[in-house]
Amino acid sequence: MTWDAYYELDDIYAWIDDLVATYPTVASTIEGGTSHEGRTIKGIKISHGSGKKIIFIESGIHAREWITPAVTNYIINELLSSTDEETQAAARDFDWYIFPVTNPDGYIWTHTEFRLWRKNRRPFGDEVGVDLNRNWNNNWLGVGSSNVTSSNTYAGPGPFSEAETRTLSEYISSLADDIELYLSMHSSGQLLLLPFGNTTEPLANYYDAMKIGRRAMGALSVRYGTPYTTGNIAEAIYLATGTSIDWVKEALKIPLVYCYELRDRGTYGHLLPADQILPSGEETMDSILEMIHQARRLDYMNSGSGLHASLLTIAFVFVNYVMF
Ligand code: 0X9
Ligand code: ZN
Repeated sequence: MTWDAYYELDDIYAWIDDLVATYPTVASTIEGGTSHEGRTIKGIKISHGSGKKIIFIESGIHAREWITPAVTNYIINELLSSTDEETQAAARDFDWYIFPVTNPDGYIWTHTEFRLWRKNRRPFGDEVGVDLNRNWNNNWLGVGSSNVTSSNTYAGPGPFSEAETRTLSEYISSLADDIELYLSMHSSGQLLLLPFGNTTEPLANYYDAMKIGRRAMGALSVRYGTPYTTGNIAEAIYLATGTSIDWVKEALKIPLVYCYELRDRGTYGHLLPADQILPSGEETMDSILEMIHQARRLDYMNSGSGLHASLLTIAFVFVNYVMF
């Protein structure tokens, strides 16, 4: 793996296997589900010991957004091999579940047949493909999604009708109790989006999520000056329903849930030159570290070490008992 080229699915999957062979005590392969054409949604788990809270990264659900698997691979690499202390601490303090390509059939299609393919590859008559980011069971087929099979935002015949979203959502559900932070990687636009996509109302922990998100985007901009805008999906981009982050937030009640829209802001769009992989990876990693830092300040993700938390509780109860 290098950071100056975009890689095909087989290369990414083989690289994951290599990493697991190189770091057998911390890395393992995970299967998030299966695609329509029967491919495994392969990912990597990075864990320095059991009982940690989970950071989950879902990437490449839109086939043509090539920068997202590339940046996600960079994050994996940093977590395993960085010499930076803060990065090492982040790797140690959480269990990371990371899937660089959650739409493997579509990703292959963009490499072999049509570079700008977005959906999965399930046929419907003469048309092909469901927008996997409109197929999740939250406000399914609401605003910003289509019931027309030829549309690029076709929501599918029903919620979770697609193998990819059905299997992946089951996998995510099985971990839900421990997931503290869920990141969905898209491009482009340089945005950090938070739920929900059907309304601009500040629902759930909107204000906390905005504070944490804005500061993380401040950190992102330090290295190369790349500006990001933070907001809920509806206010920052457009109305969209049936997206993964809305379902993860609403159905699983995950505390912090964000969607990145990575570089750029329209110059190249999905055809972002490969020389922007490394800077995109670096600045995104910067922002994730700051996100963790800011989340902890607002009392999220502090149960990173279960033992640490319970010792603190015991100490607190004891002091209370003695003093009062
Ligand atoms: O339309 C989308 O699915 C996303 N934009 S994109 O240009 N990458 O297609 C925005 C939706 C944001 N919501 C989630 N990612 N959950
Ligand atoms: Zn996308």
